[in-house]
Amino acid sequence: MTKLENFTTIEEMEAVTAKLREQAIFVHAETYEDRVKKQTPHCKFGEDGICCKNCSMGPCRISAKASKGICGADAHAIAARNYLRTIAAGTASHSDHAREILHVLHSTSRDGNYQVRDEQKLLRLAKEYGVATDGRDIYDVAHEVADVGLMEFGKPFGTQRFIKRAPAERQKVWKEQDIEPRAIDREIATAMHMTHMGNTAMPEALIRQGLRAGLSNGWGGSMLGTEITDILFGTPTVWTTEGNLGVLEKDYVNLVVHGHDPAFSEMVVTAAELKEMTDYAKTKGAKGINIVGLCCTANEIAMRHGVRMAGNFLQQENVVLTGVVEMMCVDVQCIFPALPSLTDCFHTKFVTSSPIARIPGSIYIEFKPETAMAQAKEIVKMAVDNYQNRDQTKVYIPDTKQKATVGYPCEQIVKHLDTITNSHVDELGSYRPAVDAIKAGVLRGAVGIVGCNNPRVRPDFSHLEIMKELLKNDVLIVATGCAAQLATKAGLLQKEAKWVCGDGLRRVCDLLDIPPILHMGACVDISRILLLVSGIANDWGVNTTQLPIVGCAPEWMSEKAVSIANYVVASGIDVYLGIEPQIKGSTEMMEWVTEGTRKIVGAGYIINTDPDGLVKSILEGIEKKRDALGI
Ligand code: SF4
Ligand code: MSK
Repeated sequence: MTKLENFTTIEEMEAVTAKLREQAIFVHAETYEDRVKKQTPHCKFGEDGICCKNCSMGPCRISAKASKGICGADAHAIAARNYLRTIAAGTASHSDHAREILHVLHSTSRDGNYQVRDEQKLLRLAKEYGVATDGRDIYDVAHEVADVGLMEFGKPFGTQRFIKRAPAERQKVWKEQDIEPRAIDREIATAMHMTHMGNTAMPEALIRQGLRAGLSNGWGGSMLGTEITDILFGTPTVWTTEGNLGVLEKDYVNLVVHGHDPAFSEMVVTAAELKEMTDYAKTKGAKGINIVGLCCTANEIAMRHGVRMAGNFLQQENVVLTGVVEMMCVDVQCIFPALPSLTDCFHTKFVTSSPIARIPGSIYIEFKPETAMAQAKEIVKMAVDNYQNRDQTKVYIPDTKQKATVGYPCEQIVKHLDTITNSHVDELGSYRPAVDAIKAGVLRGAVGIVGCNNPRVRPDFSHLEIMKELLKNDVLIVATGCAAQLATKAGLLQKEAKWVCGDGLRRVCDLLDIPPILHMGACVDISRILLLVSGIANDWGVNTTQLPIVGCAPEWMSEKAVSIANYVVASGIDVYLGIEPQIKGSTEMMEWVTEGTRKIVGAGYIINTDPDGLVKSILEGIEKKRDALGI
């Protein structure tokens, strides 16, 4: 009955990568593995966070011979300032993505390039914002909601509107601790100001601003990004799709969309699916157009269109190395600047589309809401025209792919829970059946596994080991970002993955007809997890800090991940990290992130670079919370 042979192991994934490395050697291309070798060992000062270049008296670095920088900043001040700058950059990235999406909402019209697809969600948000809706055209409402949302970035007074969605206890903690997030841009600017030469040197103050800036992302920028994307392109629903390199097709025009901003990828997908484009591809000798996603863009379009997913972050070069990609087009974030020199070794066209991510060697088509559809068609046509240039001597498509069931935003989870009891107590439903399952011990708890993959460790290995162990121990997983992509590649997003679960979790999967890992979206959608955990805490009548629910980023790499970790911790949820944050050179900072934040917000980091050790500590942490609740 256990069909483990139907899942893809890390060794099988690595064998494919090794084969593609041969392809790289054949075409004289460099890949990230080559660059990792040249960068190893990494700079110890950078790794420990004790190098400062915040003014031109430096750079200064802390060593046995120099315990202070020229201005007198010590290791703790330097590490803390670097850490806060990382959070500011991560907050800026997610939030600026949200700002772009709000501008798209502002540009919507009935006959324009972008329309409102989820009117109910728009009306709910309008109500929350106090925007009048009675008798108004839906597009007038959309534009006013966009105006109000955009004010969240720069309003001179007040705090983020969405913090009212958090449990009352959390709101109280944030108020008492004076870390309620104000305007998003203000939190980013304050972080940069505090870390300018000659300002804050006290780790505690920098840690507190890190939590606040993180909160402005989680309960501000990211939540806006998710909410407005749903309004524009539809709240995700359940789709069955496929993932891994085997989704590339020999006889089709392969077009890869990569990045994060659905305003771009949605249009390219829509254009690629037009009959006129398919017909055009046929005139060029292809059977059609095969559009696939990469990284978080893959998550966005898989859960709204069922578009297949080529892979996660470290797969971006592998995709090109197959030799069958006519075009890779990108928007923002997590895009290797190495891609143009790699695509140059093939016929692949590499198209950038955003002024935020300009990359030398790319074809730049600046994407604008007013011309979006025409530009998307131009991009698709360019990919089709390139089909005839494919060099058959450089083609290798691995046959690995897995089925995946994706698309579980909170609304879908509640809908599934409603199928077992009539828990639908209000408009948005209830998590009570999930609470009951956790109380009864059928489920021991839940873990949000999120984040990137990272060559600092064996890529994808920690993700997979941790996921399998948690499932075996009846811990439900929700996943986003590249972690969700790994689960896809392994086959753990299919309902059959219940066969790797313990009896309790398997029963839940059968009852609800769900896979044991629920795909909740892109990295910006970790805001959905905040709402999920808040909903569970409210329905249970306990605080988020008491729940046997934690977050885990086994292989995180980006600045966004550090911002996320801060808003998750500030929301009362412990975060288990498999990669050390770059603050090791300061004992005070290590103490602050693991223990100090517990005194402020009741949660903190647990860091362990050994996957076995990390999953063991997650399970222990869950059981400790259960004991404290008396369940
Ligand atoms: Fe050196 Fe201080 Fe300038 Fe940093 S701010 S570079 S520690 S002098
Ligand atoms: S894409 S931030 S590598 S999850 Fe969101 Fe993946 Fe991490 Fe980028």
